[in-house]
Amino acid sequence: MFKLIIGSRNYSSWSLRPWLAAKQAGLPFEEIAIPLRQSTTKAEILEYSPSGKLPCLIDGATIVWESLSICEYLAEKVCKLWPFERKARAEARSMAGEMYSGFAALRQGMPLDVRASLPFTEPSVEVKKDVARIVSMWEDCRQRHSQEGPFLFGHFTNVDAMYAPVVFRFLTYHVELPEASRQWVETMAALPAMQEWRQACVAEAA
Ligand SMILES: N[C@@H](CCC(=O)N[C@@H](CS)C(=O)NCC(=O)O)C(=O)O
Repeated sequence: MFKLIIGSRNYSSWSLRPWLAAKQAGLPFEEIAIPLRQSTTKAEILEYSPSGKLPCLIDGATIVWESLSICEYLAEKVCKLWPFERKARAEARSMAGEMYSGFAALRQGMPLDVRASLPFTEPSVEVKKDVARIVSMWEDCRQRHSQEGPFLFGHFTNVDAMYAPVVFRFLTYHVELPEASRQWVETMAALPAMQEWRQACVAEAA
């Protein structure tokens, strides 16, 4: 069984992604949570993760850091974590990469705070642009893959995992969405694993 080391659930969007992918793939793992923003945080993380950042996966002698690399590693164990068809898989990887490397305004303007409810009255132009781009991709996915299942590419894949923190962000900041995106957000929020994560956020001290 591998170990997944994660940060405080309420704030660690990067941790949620591979954690959710592993849960949805049905892969058993041992979870170690390190509270962020403490004087001991960095030293504790460095006991596991060579980059000094979380998440980090340890599978015997194999150490994998960086959330997207961990999602890729999980997909090597369970191939259903990417779409089966090559074109869809390429698009899914592009969307995952865009989330991984982009949307800085959204990350800064709408920081993850799962247990909070903070209706957003005046998003900046940059945040609005990020929201619009994300929603346009979700709408396109749902339009093309709704016959195959309720997730972005039909069945649950790493793309759903990569955008899972955006689900929590949109709920925290009460972002209004078009119908297909709203349905996908509802599907994601209703997943037992997402509910487990949310409940753990509420129970978390910091
Ligand atoms: N690009 C990294 C980002 C990881 C990251 O920034 N993790 C934060 C928690 S969400 C962290 O470890 N912060 C602790 C620190 O910087 O001391 C990934 O995708 O895994």
